[in-house]
Amino acid sequence: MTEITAPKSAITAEQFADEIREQLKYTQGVTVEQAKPADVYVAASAAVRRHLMDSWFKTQADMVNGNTKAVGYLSAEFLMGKQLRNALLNAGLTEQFNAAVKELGFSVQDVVNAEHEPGLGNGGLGRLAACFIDSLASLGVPAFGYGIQYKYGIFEQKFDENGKQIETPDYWLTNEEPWGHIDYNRDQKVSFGGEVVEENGKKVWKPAWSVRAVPVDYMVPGYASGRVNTLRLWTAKSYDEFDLLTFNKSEYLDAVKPQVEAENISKILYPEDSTPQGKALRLEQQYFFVSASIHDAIRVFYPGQDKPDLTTFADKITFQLNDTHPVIGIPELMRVLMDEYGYDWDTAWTVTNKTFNYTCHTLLPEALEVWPSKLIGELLPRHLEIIEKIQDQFAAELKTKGVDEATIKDMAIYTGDSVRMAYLATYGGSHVNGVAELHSQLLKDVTLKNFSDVYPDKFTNVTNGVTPRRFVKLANPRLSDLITEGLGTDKWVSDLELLKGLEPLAADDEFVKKFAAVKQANKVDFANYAKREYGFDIDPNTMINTMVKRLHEYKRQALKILAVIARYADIKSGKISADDIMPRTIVFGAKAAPGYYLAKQTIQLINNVARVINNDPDVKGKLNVYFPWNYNVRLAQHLIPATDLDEQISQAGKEASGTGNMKFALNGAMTVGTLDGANVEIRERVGAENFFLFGMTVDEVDALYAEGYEPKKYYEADPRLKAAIDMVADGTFSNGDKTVYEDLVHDWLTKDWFMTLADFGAYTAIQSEIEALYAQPLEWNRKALINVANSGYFSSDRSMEDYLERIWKTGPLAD
Ligand code: GPW
Repeated sequence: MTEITAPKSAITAEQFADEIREQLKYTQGVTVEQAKPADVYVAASAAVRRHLMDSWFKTQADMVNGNTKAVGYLSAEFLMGKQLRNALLNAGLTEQFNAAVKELGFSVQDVVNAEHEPGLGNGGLGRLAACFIDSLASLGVPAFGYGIQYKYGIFEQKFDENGKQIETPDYWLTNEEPWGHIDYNRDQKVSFGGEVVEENGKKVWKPAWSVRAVPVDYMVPGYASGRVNTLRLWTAKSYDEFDLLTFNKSEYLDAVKPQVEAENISKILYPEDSTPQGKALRLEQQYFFVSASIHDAIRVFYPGQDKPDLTTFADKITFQLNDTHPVIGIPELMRVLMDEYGYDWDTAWTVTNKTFNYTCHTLLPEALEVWPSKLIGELLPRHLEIIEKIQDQFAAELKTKGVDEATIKDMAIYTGDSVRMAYLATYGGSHVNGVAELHSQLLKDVTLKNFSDVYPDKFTNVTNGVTPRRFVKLANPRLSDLITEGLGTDKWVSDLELLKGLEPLAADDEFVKKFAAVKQANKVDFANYAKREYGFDIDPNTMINTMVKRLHEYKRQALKILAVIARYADIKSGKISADDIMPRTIVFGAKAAPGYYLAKQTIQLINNVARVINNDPDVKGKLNVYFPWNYNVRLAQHLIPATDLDEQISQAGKEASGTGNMKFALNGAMTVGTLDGANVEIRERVGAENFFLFGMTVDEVDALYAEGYEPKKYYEADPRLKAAIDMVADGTFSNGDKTVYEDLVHDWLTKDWFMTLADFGAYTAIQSEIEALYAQPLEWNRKALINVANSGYFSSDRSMEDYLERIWKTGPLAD
């Protein structure tokens, strides 16, 4: 007997169809006959939302009236992915929806396809935030996600006829968006600029301009918890809609200028991943959402109180700083407590310090935000004063702890010229965590070493995780059914460690064959999807070998493409016969920051390698490269379940964690990877014999830097590497034009900061191991199944439990 615990609403498909009809008629004003799939999508979404409403109200009431501390997850990015299917799953309405849509005469696929995914994030950091709020709701923990409702999310990526990346704006709000509810009556005023004056011995900030922060609320339904939390994304509006005086002078454009300027704040998501730009507008965005969120939390938790006792604030809510982007919240809460509510410095500091915690997501020094003091002073003069005072207090504290002058200087939050946000966050909050064991260790040993020496107790680790609802249950229904069959229960969806129960089945050939059949069917599905969406002809009988993530030098897409080229060169030169190779389809997905030159060159190269190889009859059916443009959550949900081999090949010590690696392992892909980020823990859990490890370790990387790395030596020493690079240089992939990849090749041979060339030998060597195993499908699938069975740890539910226990010290609401 299989135990089914998935939520199921009591309403029937007929009733749900009626609700859709009603919604179409009375709210949208279209008849069923007139309706397009997009109308049905909006109507069905509104209907699901209505079903969640009572749980939403109850969760909010219990949160405010109860005594469970809430979590405020402050994040500049929430990469949510499509909402409808997820909401249906959690509301227990999936079957009713499928039947109702058919009854109304529509295709389920068409209706679901009408949703445009909100791309309000760049990559891993934003998607992690989305997984975390899903898990908090599923655990029944009261929580707010606080962020920005960007009008334009991450750009839409296209490729031009030369294979270059083109960025076009993501018009995600041009059609009706049924999930976000704009709440004009719970707005907040956010001010900027001006000066600080003294009045009666008190500092008073006289800002120069203000914008209206209006919340747009998204429901975050938990899976089988009966709880619905809130994602509150702020949108910027102007207070002066337009200036009538100017308008009457017929200077129309000038008349709307203040409005345009105010609304600019939430207009666009900065598309840089891990490399902040330091633009004034970006700081405005950060302050905008953080200030609005802090005031919102006071409004929510002290309803109707003019003189709330904010010494209890940290008992009501704990704010998690998702990287440094919201760190201006620390001086902001200080300012609010002192200037708006009259608390003294020490009281304000105690509350602020208890309220905030900081998650660091990087090891790249250039990713740590540093703001010029001048900019902060111009935009937020009072905050700069507070930061200076924090610095004074900090330096004095360090001195009493016996820290020497030079180290105190090294640790400065405020250097005079600039403000180091990671240091402010570390000192200003209670805890600092990294996002994988190795990363947290390196934070303590390297990036934040001085801080860890002085404040060892602040530092902890919480390894990232991913939500099994979206990335297994929704993305991979076939595997989900097989898991449920194997375990005899579907409880794993909310208790992913139960996957461990699949391990004995890896010895059962019949079960392994079923598992292999699931993968094969997913590959066929993906091939069809790729044909429909991209026009690709993918052969589902080849190994699907995937590398999807942002394009960044440290992630080393270059290593992968060079290995592909080397293989191609081997075949072309007759060194190996095409008949002897394991047929592979290599799939890349990656966006590059628009200003990141080498990343964009790499994209162009991959596209042109694909063009040349896919059109070469000598390798036809043996080696194919595809680069579906605009990698996003939707594409991830199709591609991950169809992948045989996943690439996690960053230089050791550079990827903080990775979360794609977890999604692939959970969906039964094997991983080829370095000892970096969460790869280390994945390998530990699934077993070294079930993971393709290669490449230098952190210590070896450091030693090579110390010794003086010369990439040219590796080029000279390895004829296959040399052949591959020479092919790029000689115009094989640029119609004979040697200038196209000149800069890329020059960088590889003279700098190669992330040691792609040094790891090339190890990377290509492991390929024969990979292919030998793939030639034995039963053994490959056995290992892939063992990966699934041992990846339950990488649920974001577990990450949330760790945060609750180690950092937030709170838990679920009582029923
Ligand atoms: F640089 N990450 C990201 F740390 O996606 F801020 N964007 C970013 O701007 C940063 C980190 C930042 C990623 C990490 O690169 C990845 O290793 C990690 O898995 C992910 O954040 C979630 O923690």
